[in-house]
Amino acid sequence: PVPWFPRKIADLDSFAAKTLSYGEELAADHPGFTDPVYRARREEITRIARTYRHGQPIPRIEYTDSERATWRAVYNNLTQLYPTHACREHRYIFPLLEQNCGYGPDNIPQLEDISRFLRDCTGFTLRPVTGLLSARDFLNGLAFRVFHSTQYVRHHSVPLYTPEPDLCHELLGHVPLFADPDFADMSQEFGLASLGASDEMIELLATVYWFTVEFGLCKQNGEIRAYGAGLLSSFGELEHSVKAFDSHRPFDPAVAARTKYPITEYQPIYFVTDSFADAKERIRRFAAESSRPFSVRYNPLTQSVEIL
Ligand code: H2B
Ligand code: FE
Repeated sequence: PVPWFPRKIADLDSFAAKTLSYGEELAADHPGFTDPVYRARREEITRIARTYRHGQPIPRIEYTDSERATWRAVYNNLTQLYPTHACREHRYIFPLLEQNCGYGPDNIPQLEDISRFLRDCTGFTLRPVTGLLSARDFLNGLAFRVFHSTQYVRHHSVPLYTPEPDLCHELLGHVPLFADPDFADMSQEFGLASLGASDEMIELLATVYWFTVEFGLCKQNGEIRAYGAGLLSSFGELEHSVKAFDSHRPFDPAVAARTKYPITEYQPIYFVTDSFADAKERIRRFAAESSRPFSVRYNPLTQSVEIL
């Protein structure tokens, strides 16, 4: 039997009820776990995501001084490294986010402004989410060019570390690349391949996603640069990854899909791609070998999926 999957963009509304709340997997080492003020604030912010419905503007959040200080620390650290470590697409788009979406050390940008900007660039939009989604739900969203984004800020005690996605990771790591057409297409390819896929296939796709969208490197003008959001939002690993030559492998989805990876340490292996257009083709061919008994096509006019 084919697992249920969303057919139209509004079907993504059903994911909110299935989100894992924070701490469930990471409770023990979560820096904010024993801080009641932080937990209450998380509750306040995640209420927005729980009640959000497709088509609504994403509610704005007035961030606190503490949250803004954390953002500033992360922002100032990472932006120093981008000129020498980030891929061309990230470097091209970042100033546009400063001009159009309020990116800057002293302001935490709002998801609604970013979502509108991305829609104009590539048709991608953001949806607020309370915390981790299952790999299946998260990937399914990408089929509709929807990226689920958290809206809370990591705990202030360790500004350069977070065990889970937070706003700094989403906005500095993920968002810039979704404004690039080839990267947007590559991301949607994961999504389309995940619709109604077997659990085994979801596992393989999630692993390839990890080695590309989260920890991918690329070769540009003879230099290794980062495009993975996990790298672009981590001061330490961003520097480490591009010069860890012994850990670099040419990107091949079939190899990446079967490579084990740690979650809270630096990656022992990084896959290097030539271009997003090439990576997209490879992912498409990899996905086509799966045994799904149907194929799908996205209709951007109706924002729905057609079954072929
Ligand atoms: N959920 C959320 N909220 N953000 C993510 O970045 C995310 C997720 N990543 N669920 C997914 C899982 C990813 O690790 C893969 C597809 O499993
Ligand atoms: Fe991420």
